[in-house]
Amino acid sequence: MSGEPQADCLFCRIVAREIPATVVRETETTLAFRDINPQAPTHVLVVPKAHYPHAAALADADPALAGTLLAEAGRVAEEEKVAESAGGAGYRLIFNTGAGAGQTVFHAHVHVLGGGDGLREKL
Ligand code: DGP
Repeated sequence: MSGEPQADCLFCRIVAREIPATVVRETETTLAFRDINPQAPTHVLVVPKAHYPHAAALADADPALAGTLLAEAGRVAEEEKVAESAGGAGYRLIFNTGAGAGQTVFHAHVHVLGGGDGLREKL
């Protein structure tokens, strides 16, 4: 069923605390944790606790939760001090959608990237 945990999903297992992660924020419906292979000084992933294969499917099934995910990404950026309003230089939010675009974990997530030079090398 839509949103149900998947036994073979890495991020469902992180949400269930079956696999350890460095959690930086948590709400009833979302979890934010540090990327295991950071591409910038701040690289945090924000995921819905419910399982959707990518962000577009999440937004289609539960627009309110998609909005919460974005708001949480902003709060992470504030807390990590990469947001301009927190004294940082700004940050990027990235949703890789589909294997051909670089998605490797098929549980919706947004990358929060900030704190480094060269974050605008592409796009
Ligand atoms: P994507 O390529 O957009 O599907 O991003 C998946 C990200 O997940 C990638 O940047 C690396 C990260 N990742 C993969 N395995 C783990 C893990 O076990 N723990 C954590 N914290 N991050 C992981």
